[in-house]
Amino acid sequence: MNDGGQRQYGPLGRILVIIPTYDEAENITPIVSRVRAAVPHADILVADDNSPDGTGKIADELAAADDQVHVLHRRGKEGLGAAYLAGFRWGTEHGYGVLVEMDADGSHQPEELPRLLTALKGADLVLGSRWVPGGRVVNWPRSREVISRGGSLYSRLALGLDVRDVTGGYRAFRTETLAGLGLDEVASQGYCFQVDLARRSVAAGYHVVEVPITFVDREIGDSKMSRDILVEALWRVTGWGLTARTSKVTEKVLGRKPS
Ligand SMILES: Nc1nc2c(ncn2[C@@H]2O[C@H](COP(=O)(O)OP(=O)(O)OP(=O)(O)O)[C@@H](O)[C@H]2O)c(=O)[nH]1
Ligand SMILES: [Mg+2]
Repeated sequence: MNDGGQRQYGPLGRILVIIPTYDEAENITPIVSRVRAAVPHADILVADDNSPDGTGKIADELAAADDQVHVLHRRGKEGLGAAYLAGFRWGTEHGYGVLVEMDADGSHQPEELPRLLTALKGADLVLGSRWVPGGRVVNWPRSREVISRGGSLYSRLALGLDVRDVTGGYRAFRTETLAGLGLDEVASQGYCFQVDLARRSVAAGYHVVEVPITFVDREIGDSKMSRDILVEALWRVTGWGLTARTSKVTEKVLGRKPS
């Protein structure tokens, strides 16, 4: 992780919390009201993939009653990564200085967001982290913890990243940080979207800070975690790791970066 050196950071600017949703009808109202209560000056963007259970319609009702709540309706289920990219674009176009990623299911507690935002005052990107001292998971089945810890460890080793929780999805970006990540080339959809953004941030030399969080397993609604998402993460991370290594070896042999 880059230590940020003596860099001076500007003020954070307006904050947008992006919440991607697919079939979160029972979760969307509580999470929106918790965010509004925890960080009253932040706006919210619900990025809904035309959820069959009507989440988008509920979000519209919340937006109609509160001008700090917005909804981005997307055509259909295209994955978490695509929903976030669309949300980042929307937030950038609307002039927000900070873009926050947060799940709808209550796993990422809005009450912890002020701590992430405080850390962002001296960083380019803040990761809510389950795997640093003080971080923890509540009610997670052992199998999920093993997959998550294993995924983070594998990604760290394959990509040489000094980040403990590489797959976590509770994050706060300065909008200008995102602008430097080459988001147009990001094709990752599921979990590896988070790994992809973390590795791009480190490669760009950004100051990345991990803040401990308490991750609470979802109580209501169905998980969108699937075998396909895990397989995608495994092959993409392995591919990135091999490419990075090959280019390092080529650099050594040629004495310069491969063209
Ligand atoms: N817009 C959109 N949101 C999605 C999609 N897939 C998942 N999400 C949302 O992304 C967030 C994370 O998904 P989850 O299903 O909670 O994934 P998870 O946290 O790994 O798994 P569980 O907590 O076990 O359910 C939730 O808010 C989902 O509704 C998608 O294809 N499109
Ligand atoms: Mg979840």
